[in-house]
Amino acid sequence: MLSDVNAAGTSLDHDAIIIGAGASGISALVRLRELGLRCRLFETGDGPGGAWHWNRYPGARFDSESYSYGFFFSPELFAEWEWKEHFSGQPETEKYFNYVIDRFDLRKDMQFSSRVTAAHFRSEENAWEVSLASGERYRARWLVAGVGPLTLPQLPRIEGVQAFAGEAYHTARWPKHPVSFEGKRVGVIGTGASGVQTIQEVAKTARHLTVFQRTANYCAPLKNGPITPDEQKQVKASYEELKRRVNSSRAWFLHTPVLRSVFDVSPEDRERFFEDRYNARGMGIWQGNYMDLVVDERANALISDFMHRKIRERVRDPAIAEKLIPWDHGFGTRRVPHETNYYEVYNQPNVTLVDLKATPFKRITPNGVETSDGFHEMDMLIYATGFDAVTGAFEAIDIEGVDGQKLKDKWSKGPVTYLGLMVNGFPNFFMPAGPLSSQGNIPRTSEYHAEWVARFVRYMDEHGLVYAEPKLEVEQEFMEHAREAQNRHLSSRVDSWFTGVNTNVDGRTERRVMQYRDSADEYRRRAEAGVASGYEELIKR
Ligand code: NA7
Repeated sequence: MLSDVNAAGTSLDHDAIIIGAGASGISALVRLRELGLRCRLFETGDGPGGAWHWNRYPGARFDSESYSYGFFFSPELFAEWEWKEHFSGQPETEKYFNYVIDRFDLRKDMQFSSRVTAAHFRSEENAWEVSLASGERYRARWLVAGVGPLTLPQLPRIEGVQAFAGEAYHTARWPKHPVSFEGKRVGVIGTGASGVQTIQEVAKTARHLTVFQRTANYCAPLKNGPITPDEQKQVKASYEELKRRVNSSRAWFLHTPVLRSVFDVSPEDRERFFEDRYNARGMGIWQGNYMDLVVDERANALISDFMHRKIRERVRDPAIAEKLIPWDHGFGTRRVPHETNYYEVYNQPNVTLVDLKATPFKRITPNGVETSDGFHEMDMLIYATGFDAVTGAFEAIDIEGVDGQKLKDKWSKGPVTYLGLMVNGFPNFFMPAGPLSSQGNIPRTSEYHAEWVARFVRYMDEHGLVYAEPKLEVEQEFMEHAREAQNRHLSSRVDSWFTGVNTNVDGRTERRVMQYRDSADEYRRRAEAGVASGYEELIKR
């Protein structure tokens, strides 16, 4: 048990306040409670799950293997919970989150339907004052913002977007009540990971589905399926092995790049390997492919060409296939949506693809969508138009550090962090899975962060310290490293949420350093070097 961190005589309400009941917030709560800290977690939604609470659109599911995504902090939990599918759907995942918080009696420290609006550092107390939308205020030594990188939904900037009189939904604000597409003319705007999953489902029952695509993405088969009793046994027996595999992979997934150049193998072997990865379960075609595919244009052209051929094989009408081929970027340089019969949807008579590059939006009217070449009458519109990604959820809170500095101002040209976890000028503040932290499988990254933070808080307590922030030069050095790593990757030359470009958010036309692109190994090496030095990279008192 930690000694009472409030022994200094302050009257703080809690030792730690955590924002967000997604994977990262829950991991932080578990670890900080283990230290004996008095914690309070605030969550906007009325239940746990974060992304899996809000993204309840039809077809929403993991594309990391379920057993690599769930929490690893408890072998007992891993042994008890039976995932039904290799890639769990949203309803089962939401149940899992509820099971976890009940199983570990976390609910008593969680406050739902409680949106945090502001967090101000009070230097006189070395503490954070956190305000909720309700007007309640609480103070705590430590603040952990597990607000997630894909949290704040964005509507498209199209004239009349509020004018539509039919049913309208954003994928990330899908209602809890059932939504039927039967007999309806449905329009889906957006073909990112959420759009692709939605489209596959809506196409099954809609009278007519019109897909509005601005940028085509490379989509690859998910190969989901039920976990058989035999597989279940194997999964249960492989807890340590799974942990070892994800922790030794490049981005905390079960898949990791092959440490060979695609040019080291014969064209026949290369083709066989691509084919094998394409037909295998999960994201191996992207995350488990030759290491140079995402950094070398010539190598990337080979896998991009393979994917082009796959799209042409699967889509009957060659003109539609050409529209579905991403000609403006290479494979794996944007998020790869994983799909089940996505391309085959375009062979159905009830589905139309509108290429917005050729025929852009003009406006939305009460009864449909007008593009440059005509009017599409609609009963329902679905916005799968993504998020103000990576920084949006942080900037939606008025976060103020020392000397009245706002986080939003510090990040006006893009996020600036140390390890994606801490920020100079914002003491005692942690961001599990924050901007520029180790990218990939978020529960794994944030579980590592939760452990890191807990170890650090224990260290602070043991040394009687109450204030910590990264040194400015250390933060600058980390940013240089992150920039250099991002620039090595072809994705740095492409507009997407990976590079912070968003046409629906003001001032976001320039690419930024948004994600940590070096390996999880390199990331941990850096994070652990700090620990080993007695946290020399931090200002502490
Ligand atoms: P994404 O990946 O950001 O996709 C958003 C989609 O919406 C994408 O196809 C966009 O086209 C499209 N979009 C956005 N704004 C517009 C406008 N104004 N007009 C037309 N089309 C538009 O969000 P998702 O929710 O699919 O996925 C986010 C992540 O969540 C995903 O990567 C997973 O990790 C989970 P664009 O590509 O910008 O041309």
